[in-house]
Amino acid sequence: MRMERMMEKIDLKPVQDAVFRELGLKEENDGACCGRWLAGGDSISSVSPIDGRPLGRVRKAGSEEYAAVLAEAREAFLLWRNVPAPRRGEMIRALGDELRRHKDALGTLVSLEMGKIKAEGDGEIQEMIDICDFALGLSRQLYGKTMHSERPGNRMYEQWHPLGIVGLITSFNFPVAVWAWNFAVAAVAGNVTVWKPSSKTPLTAVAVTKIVQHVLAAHKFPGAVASLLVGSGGEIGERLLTDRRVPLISATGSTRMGRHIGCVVGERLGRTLLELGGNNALIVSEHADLSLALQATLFGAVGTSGQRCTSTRRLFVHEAVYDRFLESLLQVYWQVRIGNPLSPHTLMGPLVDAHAVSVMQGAIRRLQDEGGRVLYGGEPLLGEEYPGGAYVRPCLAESQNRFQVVQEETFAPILYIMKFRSIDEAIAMQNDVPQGLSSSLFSNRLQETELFLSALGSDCGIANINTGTSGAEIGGAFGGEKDTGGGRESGSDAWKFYMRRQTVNVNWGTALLLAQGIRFAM
Ligand code: UN1
Repeated sequence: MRMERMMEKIDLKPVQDAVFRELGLKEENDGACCGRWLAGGDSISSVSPIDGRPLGRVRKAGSEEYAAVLAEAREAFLLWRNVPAPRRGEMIRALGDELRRHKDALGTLVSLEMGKIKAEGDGEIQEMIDICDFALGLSRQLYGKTMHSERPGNRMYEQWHPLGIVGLITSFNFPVAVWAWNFAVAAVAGNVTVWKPSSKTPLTAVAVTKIVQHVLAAHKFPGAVASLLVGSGGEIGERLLTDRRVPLISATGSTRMGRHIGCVVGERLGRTLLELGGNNALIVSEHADLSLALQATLFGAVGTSGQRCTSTRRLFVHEAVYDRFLESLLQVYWQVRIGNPLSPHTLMGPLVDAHAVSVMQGAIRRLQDEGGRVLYGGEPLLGEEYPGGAYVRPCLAESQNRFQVVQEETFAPILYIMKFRSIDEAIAMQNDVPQGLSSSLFSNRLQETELFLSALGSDCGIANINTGTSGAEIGGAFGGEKDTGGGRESGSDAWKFYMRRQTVNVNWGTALLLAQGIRFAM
């Protein structure tokens, strides 16, 4: 008997009712907020992928709400930029405390609305809490450098100022954490944000906006420091992209979407911070601890049902350990418990919706057409145990790196497996895709691990040794190269992207001395 047959039936209604009550959600919710909530027009129905039933509705912002929110955001910025950064940090600390209080309910709501398992839903809220702690510290560390001037009597230094209104476009797979690691850093830096969440997960966005509104009000700060615009990409998203009052657009999503955003915002010479597709590889050397590599592969490929931008999509295994590793992998895949993400026994919940299932099926067909071979799974799971049409069995497939489908990111649990003979060959294959987000090598051999981390090694924004491709901590700068978009957000010095750098010269001497020793006098 497969383990997935042990799936528990959980009555979602009482769980949903308790979460809605705690988070102040109703059957019908306003989707625009700038301190006050604005009614908006037609609503989006948010459907749970757990059973395909509607959870509630959110009214979409139209052009009137857009105009009101942007005007208030501008006003809020004029005030917020003048609040000392450590005081802005206090507000973020209070936000972190509120998130701690509601962690369980929010984690459950994330599971209900997008389908990731409860442990990962809670993990997502933990990432929000962690970035609040980080941003609180950061609020006292927005350091600028002091330079030694070539001119006597000249003080030269740089300082950092806020940009203004930051537009946040986020995706369904981390429906609230992406907002948090942008908002917390942008806000302590003195910016205000306007958030357009994914239309697949509007309820989590409304719930989190209610929390941040409560915190802002308690501190007597304007609610438009953290505005919300639920709406369609074609309408609200496009308006944000072309709006000159929005100097920075930070967007998470597909490479296709990012290319469009880059062009439109680039046209007006605005700034973009892009977190786009990944096509992350995990390399298992013959010098690897295979048990570690196995655990990391499973979490990377099956975790979040393969719907992280950091998910492990390609697996390169050295020929000497290939058969052994594959056999163990098949065994653990066989035991993956698929089902209701709220059950503590479940390892893999549904995909976000039935459309994602058909995209996955299409990718598997293309793989087979190109000559790939499915070793395990890939099929949709049907029947009354799997209501709603979004459950699949994760797929293992023998592939070639050059296959077109392997070169693309399919947001689903498909793991393409390939054999290699030398570490140079593995690194070359891992880099030979358009994307460059995350990468890992499992090896206990120094020469290999250092090669992987050298300039000759991984070309990705994240390079890991003996730990998997997904599950990055917020303390590091997060993002990737090439088609992944080049953006960096969350930790390290990613805050600099949310600020404008100003180089300052103060002449405290009595003469006007020119740089480069130029004499320019009558
Ligand atoms: C994403 O999938 O969009 O590294 C972000 C991770 C998470 C972030 C994923 N901390 O897997």
